[in-house]
Amino acid sequence: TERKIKSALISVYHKEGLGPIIDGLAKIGATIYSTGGTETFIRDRGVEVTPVEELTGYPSILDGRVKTLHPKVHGGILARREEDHLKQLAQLEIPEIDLVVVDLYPFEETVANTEDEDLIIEKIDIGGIALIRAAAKNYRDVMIVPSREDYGTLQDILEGRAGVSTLEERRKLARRAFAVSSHYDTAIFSYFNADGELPAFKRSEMKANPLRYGENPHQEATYFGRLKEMFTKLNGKELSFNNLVDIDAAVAIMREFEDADPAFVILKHTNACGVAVRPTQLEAWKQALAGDPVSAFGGILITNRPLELSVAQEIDHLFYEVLIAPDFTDSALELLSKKKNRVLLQYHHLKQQPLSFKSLLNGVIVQDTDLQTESADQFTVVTERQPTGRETADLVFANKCAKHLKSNTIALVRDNQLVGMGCGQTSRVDALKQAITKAKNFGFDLQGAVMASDAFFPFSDCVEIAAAAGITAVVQPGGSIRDKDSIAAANTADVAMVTTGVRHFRH
Ligand code: 93A
Repeated sequence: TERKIKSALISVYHKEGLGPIIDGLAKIGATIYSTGGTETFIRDRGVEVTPVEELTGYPSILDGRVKTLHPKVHGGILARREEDHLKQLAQLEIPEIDLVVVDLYPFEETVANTEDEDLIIEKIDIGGIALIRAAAKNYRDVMIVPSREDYGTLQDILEGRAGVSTLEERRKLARRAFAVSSHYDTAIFSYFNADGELPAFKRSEMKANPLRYGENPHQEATYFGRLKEMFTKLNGKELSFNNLVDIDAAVAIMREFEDADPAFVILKHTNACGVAVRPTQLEAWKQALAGDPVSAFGGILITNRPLELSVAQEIDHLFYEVLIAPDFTDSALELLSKKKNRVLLQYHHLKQQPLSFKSLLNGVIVQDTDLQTESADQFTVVTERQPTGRETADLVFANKCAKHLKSNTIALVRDNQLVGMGCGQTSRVDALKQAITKAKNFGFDLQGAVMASDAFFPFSDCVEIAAAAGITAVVQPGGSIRDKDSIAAANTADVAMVTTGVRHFRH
């Protein structure tokens, strides 16, 4: 399992520190192959070197983009030192390469120093990475030195043992090689994924954070992830399992209103019980709270604008668990921080992973996250009456709310305010009745309000009940074999109905 270095391919970007390696290789009489700049460096040092072009019979082409990507190079690295492979090498006149020394194009440094994408792209090393991977794969016979940082290891082997390495040493270097190549590719990925659009679930980065307990005190729980990329905690106690679940739901619904006027959402057990969009943050807060002031107790609050002092003064009266905002004015933060337990989170972005996971039946289900949102131009009017402009805006709003409420759900909206909702019901009629009851309890007149349903109406009953309560417009996915019944009921009551074609179950 010991191998002596008889030949080496050297291709390094930074030449510092290479001198002693070259001298060491010369001393043990190794044949050296090398690329452009590295070859010049070696020759200038007075050591004999074969240009890689001489080995491949090809010039370096495309401004150096293709230098070492050739079977005469990779064959000599990847061949097992066994009869069959060695015979092929001999037939094709490919020399064995026992050592590969690479220092990659400085991709990260280039990204740090320029925004010129042309320059950055040129620093994506292809050939160097291929050399590293090939030599590391064949570590049983070949030694890889994947970066300048590993010169010391090589020097010890050259000077201490005249170039003889053990299998264990080569395997350790192979591990280093894959650390270098995976780090390098991660840096390239991060550059291309600067907007965070693609998930970057990297196990090494998924830090395990033990929680005090799970959904209930007798359940153990751990959070794996990178919460700090999304939030900075400015105040408050340790986040609990239920906090995390609710914060996730808060992010999902606020994403729908992020670019709107000032918005506030109040959630309990992942369901929104107050939602309002208003010209001022203070009004948005008051109208969100008015939607269900009882449920708001102990709730999760989220807004899309830096939290203002006037709003902080109002919120301060309420008992809440978590308050999330893109920022806090100094005075608002100072006031709210006086209550040490209340969690204040500053969010940096509201992006969601495109994949969602759920454990069930001793396994896991993975699905695309429901990131689809319908705008008014995706509505199909199916009734005689068209919704008015105000109704249409409220239908879009209500449809967004319904999407984030547990099925079966009904959301009732009037003037960009959630005025009633029923959710988590086993029948849609129950959800509607709950929504109407809540709305009335909190003093809303439903005349002119609109209704959204997460899924289609199997019967005409919901539309009939809604119309009787004063609702004048309805949005639903459509697609029931009895759509006609609901549409007829709407026409009878002069209710406008639109369908979206998109169901938004949430379980
Ligand atoms: O442009 S490349 O991706 N194409 C190649 O075929 C190739 N082979 C080695 N870059 C390539 N290299 C890289 O060139 C090495 O990783 C090293 O960073 C650099 C050394 O070039 P020179 O010896 O000409 O200074």
